[in-house]
Formats: sequence, C-alpha cells, structure tokens
Amino acid sequence: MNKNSKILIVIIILLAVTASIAIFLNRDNVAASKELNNNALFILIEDGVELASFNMSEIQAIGEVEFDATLRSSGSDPKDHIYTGVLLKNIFAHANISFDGKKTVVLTAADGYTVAVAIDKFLDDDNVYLAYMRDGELLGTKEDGGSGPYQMIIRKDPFSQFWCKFAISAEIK
Ligand SMILES: Nc1nc2c(c(=O)[nH]1)N[C@H]1C(S)=C(S)[C@@H](COP(=O)(O)O)O[C@H]1N2
Ligand SMILES: [Mo]
Repeated sequence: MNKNSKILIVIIILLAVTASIAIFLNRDNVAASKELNNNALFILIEDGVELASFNMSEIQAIGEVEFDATLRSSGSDPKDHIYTGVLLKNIFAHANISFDGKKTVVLTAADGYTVAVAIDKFLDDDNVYLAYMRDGELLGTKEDGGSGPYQMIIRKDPFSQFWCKFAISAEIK
C-alpha cells in the first residue's frame, strides 16, 4: 500500500468516526427537543385569572385533528399545509371554562405579540385551532427557527397576521 492510500484510509476512518459521534449526539438532541416541546405549557386565563395549563400530550388527548390551512408568510407566496392541533374552544371546554357572556379571546406570544379573536369566530366549528405540528413535524421554538411550540391558527382567515406564533396563553373575557 502506498503512502497516499494510507493517508486516504486514515481520513476516511476519521470522517466515519466524526459522523458517528455527530449522529450519536444528535440522537440526544432529538430526544431533548421532543421533551422540551412536550413540556411546553399552554395557559388558559379567564378574566385575568389563570385557571389551567396543559402540556403537549394533555392537549393532544383533548382531541387531536389534522386540518389544512394556507400560510401567508411575509415575503413569500401563500402555501397550503397540513397542521395538527386541537380546536382552541375544546381546550377551554376541557378546563370547564364558560363561554357565557364572553366577548373575546386574546392570545399572547413569547415575543410579546398579541392577537384578539372575537367570540363568534372563536366558537366557529372548524376555525380557531391551537396547532403544534405542520406537515407531520413539530412546529419547534422561536430559538430553533420554528413557529411554536404552539401556534394559534385561524383556518378561514385570509390574513395570517391574525395567526399567533409562539403562543403561550389565551385569555377569554
Ligand atoms: N408571535 C407572533 N405571531 C405572529 C407574528 C409575529 O411577529 N409574532 N407575525 C404575524 C404576521 S404579520 C404574519 S404574516 C404571520 C406569518 O408570519 P411569518 O411571515 O413570520 O411566517 O404570523 C403572524 N403572527
Ligand atoms: Mo405579515
């Protein structure tokens, strides 16, 4: 075997070892990020009083559905996606929070963004969702370039500026 072949074999072995370590470390990352996503809490508030909070598996158990919606990001063409989530009103109902006499639901996000949804729209049958997956992948956090862990989506809204990325709480009042 000549010198060049030996150098080549050493390089190949080094690359294989590096790749294995990367895959191994990433396995931990994937597990950690799943854990982080599942631990993310969504808080329900009624007239200024925090009444309940749920993690991702609790929200899933309330009634996970898949639905399509059109994302209109600033600076790109509208894009249809399949989202996975739960109707926001079902999460409130699950916490036994009453809709009687309420006028609006205000979503607050981790970046300080807030969106108000009128009660009629909120009570629509197939419209206002709390989503956590898009096209089969977790939405991810703001830090890792995602739009979650939770994102409030108004399916029938032609203006997705009324959607709420990084949603952490919803107050009904
Ligand atoms: N938390 C949060 N939600 C948000 C925003 C935001 O800045 N912060 N921007 C809104 C706007 S203006 C649009 S068009 C949609 C899509 O945002 P994107 O352009 O970042 O995809 O999210 C909406 N929801
Ligand atoms: Mo926007």
